[in-house]
Amino acid sequence: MWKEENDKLKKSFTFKDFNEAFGFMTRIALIAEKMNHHPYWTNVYNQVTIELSTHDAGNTVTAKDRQLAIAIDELIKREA
Ligand code: H2B
Repeated sequence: MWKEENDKLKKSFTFKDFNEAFGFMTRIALIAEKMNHHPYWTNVYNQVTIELSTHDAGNTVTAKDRQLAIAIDELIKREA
């Protein structure tokens, strides 16, 4: 579940290993670039934490963040 707090949408994902985690990030990167909307994220080994906000809108959550969150969840569904 995405959690909305401090003007961000936040979610963490855990994978089997680094390869899976980085592959996920690569797929998100392609979508993000197409949307011209880019995540703040961290990755350690098999864990990816994503925080979505729109800096053009003063670092608040906008429809673009919600769209990207949905697109990310769709990726996960496809991989499941
Ligand atoms: N990503 C995010 N998360 N928020 C933005 O406001 C944003 C972005 N703006 N990616 C875009 C790029 C903007 O800076 C460029 C100039 O289009």
